[in-house]
Amino acid sequence: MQKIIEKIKNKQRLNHNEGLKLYELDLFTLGELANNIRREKFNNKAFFNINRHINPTNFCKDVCSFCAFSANRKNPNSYTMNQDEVVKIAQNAVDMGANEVHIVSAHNDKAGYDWYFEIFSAVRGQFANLHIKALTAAEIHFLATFSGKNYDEVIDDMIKSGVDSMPGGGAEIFDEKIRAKICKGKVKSDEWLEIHKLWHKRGKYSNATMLFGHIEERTHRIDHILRLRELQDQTGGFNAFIPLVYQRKNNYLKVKNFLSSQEILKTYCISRILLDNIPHIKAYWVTSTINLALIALEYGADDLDGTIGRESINSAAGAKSMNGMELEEFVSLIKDAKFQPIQRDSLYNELKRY
Ligand code: V47
Repeated sequence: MQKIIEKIKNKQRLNHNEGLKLYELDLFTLGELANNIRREKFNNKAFFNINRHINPTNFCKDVCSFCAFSANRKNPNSYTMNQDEVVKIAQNAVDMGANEVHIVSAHNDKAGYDWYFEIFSAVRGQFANLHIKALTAAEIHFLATFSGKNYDEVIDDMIKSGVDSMPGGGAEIFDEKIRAKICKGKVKSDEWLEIHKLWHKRGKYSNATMLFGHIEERTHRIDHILRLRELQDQTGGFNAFIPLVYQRKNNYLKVKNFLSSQEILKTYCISRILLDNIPHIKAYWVTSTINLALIALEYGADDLDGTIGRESINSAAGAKSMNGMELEEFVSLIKDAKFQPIQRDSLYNELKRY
């Protein structure tokens, strides 16, 4: 273990086995190693943005066993918004000071291909400067399969309709054996990575998530993180890595043991240590809880996502995030945790220091 610690201190890259071994370290030693890297990069800054999550439809042709958002067997209340409804929400967000909308939908084969892009065009038409972060690689794969277009053609349509960056959703866990159990039929791991690669080739940025704390093992998390590191070496297009803690309610996945806070914090630390080429580690307060997200700022994370306005995907599965977070409360919680709140834009340009 001492050799691995020395390698970290000397900024040498760790391999799979070394990354896995880090879980055996006690939390405080691991935390100090990750915190040193985080402080060297960002000192005591804690980034967030004023954003609004919009989920225009929950009707989904796929059934992921961890998902409580999609309207299918367990959730008969399906909805599909029209452009005006989405523009109205975006207007409300802009009025509240948001500079980003994060638009993610289910895989709706009834709404049709054009419905997705007409929504982006409508938002772009009204708000020239609002950053549109939209379409996960899972949605892009669905739209390509559904329409017969290839990924590049779908990306052309994204750019034409005003999408600025891609969110990191749909990555789940890259190991295909685990994927077969939790999201069979959805985008495969190689396809997820290929789509992000094509997007980065256009000079665009995206994020990457990892859903953990369900039926995966530690080794699968390390594999996931290292596959992202490999792609990032080629493209440099990922802004942030976001470990998403599995939420347990209203879904089909039978999980016996839920993660301890210690295991969650260790995963943030290991992400920070292994991902020497992805700038930001996001503690998405929605899935970690705000309390643990604030602690995670001392365990490798430097970003908390944002105020989000309204959240449907994880709140459907039990997260306390339905109504987002008030800006004043967010800022004061970050200050109380002794970090400096930095309001950023979607590409991490600093907008305001509190
Ligand atoms: O892809 C679904 C996850 C993701 C559950 O890019 C669940 O900045 C936990 O990707 N428990 C969507 N997670 C959210 C997402 C995201 C969030 C914040 C910021 C960004 C970004 C991206 O939510 C899905 C899936 O992996 N999810 N169900 C659940 N039960």
